Amino acid sequence: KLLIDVVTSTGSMIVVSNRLPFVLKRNEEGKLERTASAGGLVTAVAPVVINTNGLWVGWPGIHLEDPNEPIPESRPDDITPTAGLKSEKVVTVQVDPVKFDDYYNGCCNATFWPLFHSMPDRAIFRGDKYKAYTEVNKEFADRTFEALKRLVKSGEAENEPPLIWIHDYHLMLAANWIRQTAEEEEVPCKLGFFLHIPFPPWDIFRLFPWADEILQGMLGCDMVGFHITDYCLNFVDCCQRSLGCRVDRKNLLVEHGGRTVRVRPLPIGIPFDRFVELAHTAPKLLSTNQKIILGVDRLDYTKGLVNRLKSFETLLEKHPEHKEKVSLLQIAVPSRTDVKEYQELKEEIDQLVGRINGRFTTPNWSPIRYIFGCVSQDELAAFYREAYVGLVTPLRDGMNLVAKEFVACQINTPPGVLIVSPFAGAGETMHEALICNPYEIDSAAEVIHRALTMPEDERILRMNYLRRREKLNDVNYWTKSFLSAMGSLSAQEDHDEVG
Ligand code: GDG
Repeated sequence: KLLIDVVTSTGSMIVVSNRLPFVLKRNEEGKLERTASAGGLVTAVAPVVINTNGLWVGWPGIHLEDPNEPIPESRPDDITPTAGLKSEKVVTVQVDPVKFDDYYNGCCNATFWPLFHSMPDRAIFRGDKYKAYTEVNKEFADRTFEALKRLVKSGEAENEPPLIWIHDYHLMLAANWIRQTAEEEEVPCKLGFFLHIPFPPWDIFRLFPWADEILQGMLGCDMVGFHITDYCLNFVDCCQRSLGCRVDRKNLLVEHGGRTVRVRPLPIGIPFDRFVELAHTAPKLLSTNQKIILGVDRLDYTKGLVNRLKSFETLLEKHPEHKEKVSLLQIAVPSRTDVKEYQELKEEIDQLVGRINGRFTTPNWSPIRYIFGCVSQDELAAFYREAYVGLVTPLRDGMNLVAKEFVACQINTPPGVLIVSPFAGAGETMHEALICNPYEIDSAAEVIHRALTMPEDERILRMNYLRRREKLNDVNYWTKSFLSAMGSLSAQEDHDEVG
């Protein structure tokens, strides 16, 4: 059933995210062109925005000298779900480039990213960067409120109050400002927030000097969603200990400003059927008799690449029977390449790959194949399908979609084996995966050995359960769960998640 068929009582949806679901670029003639983003989130959320006559508020990926320059419509050959998002339904947020850099690189990526991944030593705490963060959040809030008012006044909104869905750590302050202005001007709306990264324990969170403001910002919502219950409990705990709120841990409720805010675990899913289809149609890519262990990650210190490479080295040392029979294929997608810390990490990985390959390579075999770059969706699906082991071992990760995409693409019998870190949201929910602590190099090597030698019937059993859960709890189900948590879904369409 299409998602939109079951959304019977949703008002118009206004999505607010740092980036719009497409990027604007100038072509050679200086004209703006739009290139759609193809992620699962955009695919699931865009149809709801379009079908509820809603709006999308975000940064278009380019600084426009003239903020009123018209946004182009999608190209005629664009078949992505955002193609139906007309330019009049898009609200671009424009900020001075220096301020935007302070907000995005200086605060979001240099402070919240490491802190929320429980790596406080990597986080910087600077008042000037946080000031930019607050100003940009205010700009997003103002633009969203204007859009809300326009929608309600024009009569274009559906009958219910519009539903504003704010995404991620870039915009944790916006909700409260939107709520205050909406209450003052008596414009009805519902507000929901979803955090895509972990929410840390209080002892980590309180290191942030302006921690209370962040909580107050998020508590401007009617409902705050996280991937898993642990992050919900961390948030509830922080509200109680930092702000002194009355909380209900069992029912995940926080009292604040005379309102009760719901906190909900909403584990994100993937477009499962699309990945299955890709796995069926993608041409064969790996011409090898070796068993492939596959890693796919943005090149980020949270993803545990150094530990992973060391575990693989230990595997070859301790279990030499795998030499010439097993290869690690690691795809590392360039990310934040202008940041020194990321450049240093790349250096470290380059050297480690060189050292391990230098140590073990034979005339007929290299243990590690390392791709520093992006591969197409087709290639990715082929790698997922042909891999014997999916190795997903972040040091910390909100959810991790790669683990889910890997199982979706495991269409061959007998299937391969998924290894997941317990420090990823996916490790909490994908119960039949092998669990591997990336910090324990020796035992991680043993888990890889176990995966490589697992009997066929056990592989089949584990993979069947993993695939069944991800198929049922796909990204459409996630969007539906969000609507349900907001009270925007008809009761008969609510159903329980498959555990
Ligand atoms: C954040 C949270 C949470 C990767 N390489 C290629 C490629 N990819 C795609 C994968 C996957 C996505 O990138 C990565 O998603 P992750 O979930 O692993 O990680 P983050 O980017 O850190 O995302 C995370 C997520 O938000 C959603 O809430 O799960 O915890 O950190 O979809 O397929 N795609 C292509 N070529 C590549 O080389 N085409």
